[in-house]
Amino acid sequence: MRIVRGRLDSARRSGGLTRRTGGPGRVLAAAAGVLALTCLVTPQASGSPSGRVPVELAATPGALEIAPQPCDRRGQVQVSMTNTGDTAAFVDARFRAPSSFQLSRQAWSTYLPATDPEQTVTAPLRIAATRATPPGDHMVTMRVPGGLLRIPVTVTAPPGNGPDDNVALHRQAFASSTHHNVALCGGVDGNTDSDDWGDSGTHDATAGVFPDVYGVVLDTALPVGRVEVHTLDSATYPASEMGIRDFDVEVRVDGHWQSVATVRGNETGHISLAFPPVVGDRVRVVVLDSNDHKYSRIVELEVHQR
Ligand SMILES: [Ca+2]
Ligand SMILES: [Ca+2]
Repeated sequence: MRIVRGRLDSARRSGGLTRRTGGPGRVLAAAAGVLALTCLVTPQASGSPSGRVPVELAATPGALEIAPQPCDRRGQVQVSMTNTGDTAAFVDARFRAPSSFQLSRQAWSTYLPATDPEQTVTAPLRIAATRATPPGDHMVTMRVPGGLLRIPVTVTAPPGNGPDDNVALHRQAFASSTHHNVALCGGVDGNTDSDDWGDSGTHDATAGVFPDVYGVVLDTALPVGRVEVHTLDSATYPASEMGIRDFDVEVRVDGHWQSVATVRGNETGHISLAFPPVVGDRVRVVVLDSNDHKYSRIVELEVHQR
């Protein structure tokens, strides 16, 4: 857990962490993992005689560490606003990041009721960094008229493409369809634990209809000689009842999909498939049936050179 303090910016800022902005703008002593500040916001609309309302901005967690890859799911933040005054307001927030970042939203407009106890309104913000992002400390900002919350983002070196690396880790996943209850990137997030299925697994959206495809785009064409497929296999949901049963593994070689492994009648959770290496830039699993004949559940897809 990290304790993070935020900084308050405004045109009238004169320096220091807790300077006022002509009103009760102040950085809150941050609770563990939460970044927060209060500021006087000029809302889009409110009944306030002064035209401004006190609002607390917050981000949880208050700092992130991500790799510069599109499917690194550690870049997820809950941003929030709390009206601490006695006049309801509509407030617009805008998000900014370095040009090599990708944000799931650029703006957020919300109604902030004035209630006792105060009511916090939250929204998800997903932050990703492309491979062009240099390692180091970066900043994503949440700006409202009257305040600015800075969310520190540390970008690590990109994951490797060496012979001992999982070259699918955090790379861009793709699928024929993805159920709304799961995340496309859950199958390449590095977590193979079926007990974390709801957060870290993925499956299709076409119940009872096959084939389903799940795959990953590699950074570049690489030798591919081993694939590890983890399908759902927990005490509650054993692979023999819920896992994928019949599937092919294919590598895209010079633009053409080439089958490298075929599995039929599987009832285990972890299937390790080694084969003579082929050089390709994408790898996919084509599922023909699952043991419940409904969904193609994949907890993790790993790709190795050997
Ligand atoms: Ca996973
Ligand atoms: Ca399906």
